[in-house]
Amino acid sequence: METKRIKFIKDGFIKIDQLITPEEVDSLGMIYDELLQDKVKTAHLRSDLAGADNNADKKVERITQIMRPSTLIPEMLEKSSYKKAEQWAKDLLGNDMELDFDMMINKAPYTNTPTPWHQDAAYWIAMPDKRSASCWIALDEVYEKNGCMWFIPKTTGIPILPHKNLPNGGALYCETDSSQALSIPLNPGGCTFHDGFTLHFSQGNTTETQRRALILNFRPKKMIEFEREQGVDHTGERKQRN
Ligand SMILES: O=C(O)CCC(=O)C(=O)O
Repeated sequence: METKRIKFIKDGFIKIDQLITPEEVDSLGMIYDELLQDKVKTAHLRSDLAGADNNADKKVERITQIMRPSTLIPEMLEKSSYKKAEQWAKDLLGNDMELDFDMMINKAPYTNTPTPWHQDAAYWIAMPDKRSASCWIALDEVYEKNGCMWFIPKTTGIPILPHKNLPNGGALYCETDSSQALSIPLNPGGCTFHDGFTLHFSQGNTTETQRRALILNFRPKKMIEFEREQGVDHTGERKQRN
């Protein structure tokens, strides 16, 4: 554990070969598929990180993001994945770490759309306490060709680089030198943890199956309160902040 903590602080990410059992992968997978298919129930939490397709006849989602799935299926919060990931977050960054939000990101078969290089902190409001850990749990085997995560090990405390939006409400992205980037393949049930300032990316899915990831984000309890006071609840709905 201590080795992982030191590595997380130094590189900005770590890999855990098996966070959860195959049984839990199956049970989360069933919930995941149900939500992916239910476009009505998830409409207010759902978007395509590739950007909306202007062609109304062509409604294939390429990178489906569903924010806060546990607000629709509260039993998710009781799963051992949530409990184990929270314990890891506490071990990595301190006992005041709590779940801020969960999200699903799926890359549909043959959609070949990368998630561009970015830092998660670019999505968030500025917070006095910048500790955060995102646990990216693979529900399928992930590798370069279906969109496993890539990270650039951080050498010093890097600031937030300038980010732009992909057109039509798509993901944020930034320019970076990715020559030192490492890909992290995982078996189902494996995960990575990354810090909010760590640069990351994934290639498009060029395979015939889905690439399902469940992501749990942890930050200090006081910072979650700070966000909520400012109307930030990660539901994806735009709120007037000032
Ligand atoms: O799943 C992906 O392709 C990207 C995930 C991501 O950017 C994140 O978890 O912060």
